[in-house]
Amino acid sequence: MAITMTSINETLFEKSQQLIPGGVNSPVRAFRSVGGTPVFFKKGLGSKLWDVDGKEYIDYINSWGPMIVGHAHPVVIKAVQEVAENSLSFGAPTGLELEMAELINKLVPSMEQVRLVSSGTEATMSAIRVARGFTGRSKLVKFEGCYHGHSDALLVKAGSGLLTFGEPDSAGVPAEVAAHTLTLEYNNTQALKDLFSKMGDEIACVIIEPVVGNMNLVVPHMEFLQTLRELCTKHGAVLIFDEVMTGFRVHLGGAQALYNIKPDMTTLGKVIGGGLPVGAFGGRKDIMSCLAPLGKVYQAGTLSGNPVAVTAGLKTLELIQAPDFHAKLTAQTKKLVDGLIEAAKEAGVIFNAQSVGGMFGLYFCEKCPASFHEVMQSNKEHFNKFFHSMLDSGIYLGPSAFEAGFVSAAHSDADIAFTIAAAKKAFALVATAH
Ligand code: HOZ
Repeated sequence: MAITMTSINETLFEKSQQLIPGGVNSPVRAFRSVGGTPVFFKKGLGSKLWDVDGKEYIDYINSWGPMIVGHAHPVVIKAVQEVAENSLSFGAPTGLELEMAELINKLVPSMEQVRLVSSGTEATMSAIRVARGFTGRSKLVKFEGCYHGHSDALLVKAGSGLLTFGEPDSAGVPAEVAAHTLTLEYNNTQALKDLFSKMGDEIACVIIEPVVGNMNLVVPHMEFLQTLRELCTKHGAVLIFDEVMTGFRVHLGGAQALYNIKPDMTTLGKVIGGGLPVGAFGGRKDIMSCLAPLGKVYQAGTLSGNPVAVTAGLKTLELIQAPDFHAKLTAQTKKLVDGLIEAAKEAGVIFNAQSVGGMFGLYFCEKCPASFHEVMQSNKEHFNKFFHSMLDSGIYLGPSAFEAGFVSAAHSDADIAFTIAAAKKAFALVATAH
């Protein structure tokens, strides 16, 4: 009689589903889009992860961006251990927060003043409140497929998990709240001009992922970003760059440095916490002065500026300022992307890929998409086949055709070569599905 062995992973998922909705604490993790059982992890080091059953993976999620120097970097871990000895939280100011604000201001000079929070969601939600308080206007503009966290006003035509499950709008958001959110197509300059000419003076702010990482990777057209900047300035609307993903990852100074466009406000997360929960929002001093206790816009948080989380972020930001850090990260990510394109070509699979800094996108369609509509042209079944074959080979990619991938400084040439060899096998499987 055949004995079926149940893995620790399967047991954990089975039990988790009894107590945690869907067995996960963030929907994309549930593998619903690609099918199968989510992987439960217990250890990470450098570019590698180990699951609860001891299987090794090369990690291309990197906690969705924060682990830019690799998992369990000794410098980060040591600093966190040391600072933890002094207490985990004060709920009062520390010098570490000032150090972080100074560093953010140095690396992202458009952030003249900064406030620290505990997540990207808090950062975007708070930035919008400040923009509305500053302008006295209500309308907020976002772009289809962009994801800015899960606050009510931003769950309209959103990307990431909502796109993964094919429901770009969330239940539970009152129609009256969503009515203030206007959505436009990404990279559609004409639509932008039309909206501003119709109601530019009612728009409080425009929030954008300057490189989108939440509907797979979508790169902006320069003309689109420049027009956006000009229109916001002309109509007195606050331009918010959501750099939660792109901050310190596509360039040391974020996408705003890469494209040389200065937003009025910026939101940050992920890398600035080095893997612990930190977010930040900031920008022009006249706008940020609207915040309590100086102004009438309220925003607060018990764990905001948490000393342990801020220390992990400070050490990570220290490490990424090493000479050539971003040049190397960019080159390594490009090497991966080029190898994958070549492997797909050899297998005769319709595929494309691209990267910006340490972020990459994989598309099972002819050309790299420039909008939500084009992203939807990617063959989801092919992605799913590819994903599972890669997972079997020990390559951990985002479990959805609509998420970007992330490379860290710990990814070696050997890691990239191993990944491309695994991809050859995966593309050969996809080719049989033609
Ligand atoms: N929203 C994240 C990806 N764009 C996923 C977060 C998570 O599951 O950890």
